[in-house]
Amino acid sequence: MRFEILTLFPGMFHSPFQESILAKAIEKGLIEIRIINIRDFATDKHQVVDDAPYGGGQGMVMKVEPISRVIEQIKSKDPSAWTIYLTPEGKPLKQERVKELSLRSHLILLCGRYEGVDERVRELFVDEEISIGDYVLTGGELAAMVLIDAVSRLLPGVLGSDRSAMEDSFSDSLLEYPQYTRPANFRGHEVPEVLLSGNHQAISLWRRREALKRTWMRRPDLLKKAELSEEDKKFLEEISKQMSLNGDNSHKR
Ligand code: 6GU
Repeated sequence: MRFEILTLFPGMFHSPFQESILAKAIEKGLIEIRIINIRDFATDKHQVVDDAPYGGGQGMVMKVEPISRVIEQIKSKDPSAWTIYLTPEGKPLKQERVKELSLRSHLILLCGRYEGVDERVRELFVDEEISIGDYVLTGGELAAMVLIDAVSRLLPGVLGSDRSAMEDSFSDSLLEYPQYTRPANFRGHEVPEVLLSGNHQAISLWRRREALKRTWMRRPDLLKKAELSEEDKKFLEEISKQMSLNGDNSHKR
């Protein structure tokens, strides 16, 4: 998978891809990341990349010409490259879309800054607009990193072979069960006994139920999409009854 990042702040990308899993993925040639400074594609003497908005108003708008040059250059070599504009106005990113994007071979990630890009960039050069959530960042750079991270970990060979991405939260629409490691007792807080029992069937059942409970309490919206067995549904009904008996409506734990 090839990622090309179009940004006015290339320095922001210097370290995130030099650590841990993504660094190894680059080393193995599983992903390739090119950081492109849009300013390098401004042809005027002062390399201007932004300008005041027509009609007046606050802030600056990213100019169409430099961006058009970069994208056209990339696309002339690979017409299959898919261009994503990172903006809070985009469609909120979900794991489902991450999976679909991981099937592509070449993504162009355009990072918005200031008041965004000239509308003609969106009309002519952008295939898709993505947001990473309902809050506002100073620019699309961090969102591009999030997208690259989420997509990369789904590519074959990026996570260790013992570690399937398919087992994670959201791939089956449930949150993860609690994890523990040594010591068995920390300041009187003990690891659940079942995990020390060696009874794998009992451990699996406990984990499934903890995942269901946690999802029910924190993200009940996810349960609508989850694949639930009859046993799962019965267990959730039990929790729901218990909680209403206790008058417990805390969705914190
Ligand atoms: Cl993609 N960009 C900015 N500036 N803010 C965001 C975002 C993107 N996604 C959520 N907030």
